[in-house]
Formats: sequence, structure tokens, C-alpha cells
Amino acid sequence: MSRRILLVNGPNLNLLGTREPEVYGTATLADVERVTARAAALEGLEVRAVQSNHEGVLIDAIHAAREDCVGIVINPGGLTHTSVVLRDALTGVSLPFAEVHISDVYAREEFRHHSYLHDVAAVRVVGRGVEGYADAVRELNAHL
Ligand code: CA2
Repeated sequence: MSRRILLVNGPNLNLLGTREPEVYGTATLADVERVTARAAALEGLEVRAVQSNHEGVLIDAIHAAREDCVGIVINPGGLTHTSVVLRDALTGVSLPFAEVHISDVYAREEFRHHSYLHDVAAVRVVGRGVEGYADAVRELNAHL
């Protein structure tokens, strides 16, 4: 049976490819999901993808991953900088996870420099664009 990872994209990432190309590039969310699935397949992993603008939906998806996933790749969007709830969900399910940011958050506003996940993530990939999701899959798989 193939191992599965959960890909989580948080609030506003459904807008990828439609605005702010100078920050996030021109790839869409569908491209992100394709890049991730391709990298995962090469590692012998399947992907279930979720994107939501609602924190509770993301929390429920993370809880459900306990049943059938071996790890999580997550770009939490702005929740990175605000959400103890998301941190608690990720630590609560005890699955190793990779935190991904498309942009270089450290080259942007100061409020983006702090992550509520940074010390509990198994892997962090920052500022490598959409290909960063593929790097995250490979680096996470090394932890599985
Ligand atoms: O660089 C990243 O991947 C971020 O996680 C993206 C978040 C931002 O709040 C983080 O600081 C860094 C924002 C996602 C919103 O994405 C958009 C894409 C296109 C147009 C508008 C928003």
C-alpha cells in the first residue's frame, strides 16, 4: 500500500497566479498541487491536497490525516504568523511536517519573520518559489 502525505495550503493561496506575481510568481494553486504530486510520486508517496480560507477546515483536515497519512506539507499562508491553533493541531497529531513559504518571508515585512511553527516543523523551505514544495516533499521523506 502506498504511503500518503497531506498537502495543506492556507488562506488566500487559491489566489496564486492571479495577483502579486512579483512576490509569488505566476504558478497557480493547481500548479502547486501538480508539482507536489510529481515530487511525491518520485518518492513513492501519494498526495491528498486541501486548500481552505477557513482555519477550522484546515484543522479538521490535519486531524483526519492521523488516519491515513505519514506526514504533512503545509503552507499556512498568513496563519503562519498568527495561529497557535494551527500549531496545536500539527503538534497534536504528531505527524512530521514541512513548513513551506513561496516567498522569502525574511526579506519582507517584520511581521512575516515570526512563525508559530518554526520550532516544531521537521523541515522548513522558505523563498524557493513553487519548486520549494517539491524540495519539501523530498526533505520530509528523509524524516519518514
Ligand atoms: O510566501 C508564502 O508562501 C506565504 O506563506 C504566503 C502568505 C503570506 O501571508 C506569508 O507571509 C508567506 C500569503 C498567501 C497569499 O497568497 C496570495 C497569492 C496571490 C495573490 C494574493 C495572495
